[in-house]
Amino acid sequence: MQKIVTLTRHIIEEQRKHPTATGEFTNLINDLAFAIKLISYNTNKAGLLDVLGEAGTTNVQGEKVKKLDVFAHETMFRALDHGGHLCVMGSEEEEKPIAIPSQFPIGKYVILFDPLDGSSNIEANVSVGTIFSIYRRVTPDGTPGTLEDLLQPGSEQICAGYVVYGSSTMLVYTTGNGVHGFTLDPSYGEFVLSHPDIKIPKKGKIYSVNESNFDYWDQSIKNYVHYIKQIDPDSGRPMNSRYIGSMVSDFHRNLLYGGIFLYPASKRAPRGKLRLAYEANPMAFIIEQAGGRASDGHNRIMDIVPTELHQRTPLFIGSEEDVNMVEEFIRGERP
Ligand code: AHM
Ligand code: MG
Repeated sequence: MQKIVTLTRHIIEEQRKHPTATGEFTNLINDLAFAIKLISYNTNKAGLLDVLGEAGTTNVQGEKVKKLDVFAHETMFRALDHGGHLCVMGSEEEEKPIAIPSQFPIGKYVILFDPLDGSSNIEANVSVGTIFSIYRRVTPDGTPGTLEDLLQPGSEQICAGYVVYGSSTMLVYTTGNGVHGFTLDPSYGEFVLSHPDIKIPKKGKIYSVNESNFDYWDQSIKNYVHYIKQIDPDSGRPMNSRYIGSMVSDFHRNLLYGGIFLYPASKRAPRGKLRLAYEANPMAFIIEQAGGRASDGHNRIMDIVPTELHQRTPLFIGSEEDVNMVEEFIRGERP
């Protein structure tokens, strides 16, 4: 019989390499996987369940919230609040740190998540995703976690991952030992290892950017995007444009095929659009583990020390040589 590696087995085998592991982390991931299966199930039959449409509220970023965002947020919270593994949570859908309810034990880990990224696409049946990021707490054990636990630089992450709710549901994660992808087998409800040790090509063919922002960009970004569209077969140009508008899906495709995803700062969004803690850091951990790079144009994303929970950042992420090149444009080393 062929060996089937489930997510649980993979995590257990990874944890065995750490002599001090207690199994607590494995249990945390199992709780998370349960939440993800529920979100996947409901995303797949969203239209049938009549959960589509505006929930009638706006999130902390001032954007309209779809009902499925609320469902995904609550599902994550409810699956993770009682296990005793976490001391605090942060969600893109919640302005403040989320405390562990007082009736439950307090643990040593911290989680941040974007429960349903790209949800403006959901009514058109376009893939959306969930992104998560796990840290060890920095405040004393046994006490409720605080904002300090949530404001750690990405380099302190011990686990990061995302889920794409696409033609199949895939979970991709890293604990700092490579990047591994699992596909949800809907017949028996298990995540099965389908993409072990994913590596991104050093140089890609694809660029992903919302080009409608062109006139709002700095000249250096305009120059870069103009350059990669010029015809020069020797240097692999023009690059090929692919933009879904769901970061998880754009990122996932580029991770497998090679390329760059960029969301620069602009006159419209002076600090960029994407959030450091919920989107940039987890994807940065994954891309570095896959051999790529993530930058804000000047600095490594994971070196940024956050000062606000919902802080935004410009983001350039993908194949190493492609990220290097856009940085050269930004530094003015290329005309
Ligand atoms: P969201 O978290 O509110 O869904 O917003 C993030 C999404 C990303 O998935 C995507 O990359 C980006 O917003 C698209 O933005 P734009 O519509 O400006 O191109
Ligand atoms: Mg998002």
